[in-house]
Parts: sequence; structure tokens; C-alpha cells
Amino acid sequence: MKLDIVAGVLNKSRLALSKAITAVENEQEDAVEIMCKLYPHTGNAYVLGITGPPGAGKSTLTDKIAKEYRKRGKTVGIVAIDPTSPYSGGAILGDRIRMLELSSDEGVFIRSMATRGSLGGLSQKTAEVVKLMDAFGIDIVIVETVGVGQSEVDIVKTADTTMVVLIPGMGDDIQAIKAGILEIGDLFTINKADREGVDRLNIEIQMMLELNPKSVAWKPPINRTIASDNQGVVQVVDSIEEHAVYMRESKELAVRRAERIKTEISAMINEQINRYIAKEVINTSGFDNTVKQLQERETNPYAVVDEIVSKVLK
Ligand SMILES: Nc1nc2c(ncn2[C@@H]2O[C@H](COP(=O)(O)OP(=O)(O)O)[C@@H](O)[C@H]2O)c(=O)[nH]1
Ligand SMILES: [Mg+2]
Repeated sequence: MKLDIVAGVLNKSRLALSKAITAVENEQEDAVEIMCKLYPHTGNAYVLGITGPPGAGKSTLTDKIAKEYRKRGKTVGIVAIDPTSPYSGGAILGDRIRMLELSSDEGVFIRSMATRGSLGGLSQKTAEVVKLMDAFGIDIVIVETVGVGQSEVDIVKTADTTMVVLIPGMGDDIQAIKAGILEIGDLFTINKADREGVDRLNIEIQMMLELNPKSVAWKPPINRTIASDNQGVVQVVDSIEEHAVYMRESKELAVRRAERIKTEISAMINEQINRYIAKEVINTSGFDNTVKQLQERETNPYAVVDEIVSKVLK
């Protein structure tokens, strides 16, 4: 069964890929083995992260970007961290199985991730789903977030290229949003350019970028799109490709991917340790006694933690 899934993914069976993703998502027993066996086959896909406030048009834009990549002969995987993302490729709200079946283009694989569960878990699972699509042989994997919360920023900032989508007329919230996502944007897209305030937003983004230049070598382009009308999408894909070339030629890609590996491994270690601590320390009757001692002020938290950590690390 496990071997079937692994072999199936490597043989480009969409059903096998779908099953592998489900295994990862539901933390099925065979998930770890599947990931281990497929890991050597990953590292070839280019990962694009798309973030921005809800309603900015990320899904609409993702859909159009995917179609443009198809025109350019590339296969595309979409990981939407939002079960309600509408995709014209046949996506049905919340119904992932049907979404898959109805997707008429064999060169596009769409999967939405449920946002329930721990956010840390979500980012790890997203990374695993990206790897599965990568092993399957997909050229471009697009990860679309719901909004711009910290966990979502964490998810997309490990992409090879990160695009931030903003829209004009967002008022004051934009200040807070921009402060957080400015550093992670390799590309900026002003979507809903059919609305008023495009020039002003463009100037605001430009000013912020000039105040906090991220790199001298790469100046994030600011594109304008009307995603719902497929306008400006070719330019956006050109910019993504330019950034991909820059990332490869400057060796920045290897640096970022190394960073991604560190983040992932660190998160995986933390998770295992947390699970161990919960089982072997926190949820034991011995620890209930320690809690009582703490309540009576017979010991202090620092001493308790020191003792536990030194015991565990041995
Ligand atoms: N006026 C206008 N509406 C757009 C544009 N792009 C997307 N929309 C609409 O904005 C709404 C939210 O789009 P969606 O892609 O779901 O946003 P997301 O939450 O960022 O993924 C939908 O009704 C889209 O049809 C655009 O360029 N102009
Ligand atoms: Mg969306």
C-alpha cells in the first residue's frame, strides 16, 4: 500500500498524489514513510508563495498565474491554505475530492489545506504537501495563504519567491500589514487596479521599500493587475521568472533553501520534543506533585524547568 503510493507519485499518478497528501494531512501512519521515500525526489520544483489580505484577489490571481504558466509549458501545483478558495479549474468550495476530479487540466494539481489544528502543524504540513507535488514532478508550486497573519507569513517566507498582493483603498490597516510583510516581498502586485488609489498605493509601497531596502541587488518590482480580467498577469509571471533567475544566479536560492531546511528541521524537532515532554513529563502523576509544590511555593519554576531539561537532554 505504502509502496503503491510512493511508486504511484513517482509515476505521476494523480490519485496516488492525492492519497499521499491525504496521508500527510491526516497524519496517517504511513505518512512518514511516504515522505522519507519521496524526499530524494524533491528539490526540483520552484516554490512561489502568495500572501496578502483576505479578498485581495490572491486566488483569482493564482488561477490566472497558473494558466499563464500552462501556456508557457509548465505544470503547476496549487496549495491553498484556505478551503474556500475558488478556482476556475473546477474548484468546489470545501470539497477537495471533487476539486481534484473536476480539474480538467492534467497539468494543474490543486489542493486546499484545512486551517483547523495547530498553526505550526499547518506550516509543516504545507511544506510536506509542497514536497509531494515536487516529487510528483510539478514545475511550479504556488502556495496561497488566507491572510497575512504571522503563521501565514512564516509559511510563505520560505518560498523561493514570495509575492505580496495588495489592493488600493484599504485605509489604515494597510500600515500594519505592510510593516509585517514588507521584508518578505520579493515582488509586489497591486491587484484590483480597476479601483481608485492605485498610484497612491504604488508610491506608499515604493517609499517603504526605499526606507528599508532589503537588498541592493534585487529591487522588488511593483506590478499592477486586474486579476478578474486577466490584465497584467503576463507581466507578473515575467517578474516571477526574473526573480527566479536572480535567485539562481546570485546563489540566493541555495541560501534561502538552506534557511528553509533549518526552519523545517527545527520545527520537526520541536514537535517531537514537545510530544515527548507532554507524554513523559507533563501528563504524569509525578508532575502533578510538582505542580502542587509550586502552588505551595515549595519550589520555583526555574528550578523545576532546569531539572527537567537537564534530565531530558541527558
Ligand atoms: N474589481 C476587481 N475585483 C477582483 C479583482 N481580482 C479579484 N477580484 C474579486 O475579488 C474577490 C476576492 O477574490 P479572491 O481571489 O477570492 O481573493 P483572496 O481572498 O485574496 O483569495 C472576488 O470576488 C474576485 O472576483 C480585480 O482585479 N478587480
Ligand atoms: Mg483565496
